[in-house]
Amino acid sequence: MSRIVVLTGAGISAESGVPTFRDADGLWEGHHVEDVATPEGFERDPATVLRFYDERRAALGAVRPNPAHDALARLEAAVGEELLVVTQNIDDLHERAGSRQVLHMHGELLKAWCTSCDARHPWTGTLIERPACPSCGEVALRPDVVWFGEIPYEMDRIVDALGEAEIFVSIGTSGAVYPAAGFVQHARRHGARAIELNLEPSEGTFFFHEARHGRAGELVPAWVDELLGA
Ligand code: BV8
Ligand code: ZN
Repeated sequence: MSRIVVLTGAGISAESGVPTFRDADGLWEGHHVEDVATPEGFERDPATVLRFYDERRAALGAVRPNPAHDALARLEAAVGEELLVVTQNIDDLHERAGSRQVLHMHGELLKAWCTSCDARHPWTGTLIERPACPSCGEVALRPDVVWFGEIPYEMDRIVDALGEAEIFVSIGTSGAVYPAAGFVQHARRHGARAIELNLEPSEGTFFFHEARHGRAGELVPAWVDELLGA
């Protein structure tokens, strides 16, 4: 029973040094979204797309969870299954901070997906050299991430959790990408209290009962302390 559903976006990893998508030096800098985060872009120029994700996968080694990730892990340690973290991020910082109930609705950088046999493999190396799938041997591996136009993972579980939630908290997301940007409305329709913790008002800020603006590294630990009555 997910009493508390937390949605995270690129902003929660910003203080760990992972670039966000829409800031000035954002991830899409130098790339058009349609070239590196769509199936058509991959079809057109697989090498550019594979290199884009290889670079991001390699960069994960140099970043660490920040106090916002740590606070969510602390909250899970306190309330267990009552907390569900749904993340739009494809990094593994929530897991490295100790969170265990994390749904990666847009996939994971550290996994490769075989489009021939549908197997998913933990992947820390590169894909640019088009390695064979460890299961079927076909040269059909791609990053296990959800591109624009593709269906996000775990939508049934997420919609169920949003329907049960008493509290919905959105952290570090611009509210620009659907269906994640619509979760606040779904949660509110089912009676949840909606809180936004973000550097600045998101595109959906008016859907929230409460919005706190500032850095996640400060706002999230403070909110968790409040919730746990510290
Ligand atoms: C789908 C993985 C159907 C890859 C990503 C027209 C209108 C409406 C919708 C659409 C439309 N045309 C197409 C669509 C659908 C489309 C969409 O929404 N397009 C947008 C651009 C309009 N969506 C899709 O295609 C999705 N699929 O709809 O399928 C469907 C729907 C429902 C059910 C079944 C089927 C798939 C979208 C997934 C794309 N993949 N990522 C990768 O990572 O490379 S999206 C990617 O961009 C991220 O995952 C994330 O979702 C998004 C970026 O958003 P944020 O995470 O919010 O990051 P951003 O930089 O934008 O914002 C950061 C925020 O943090 C800012 O607000 C900033 O102020 C704040 N911040 C910064 N620093 C800090 C901070 N906050 C706190 N502390 C800090 N230190
Ligand atoms: Zn395979």
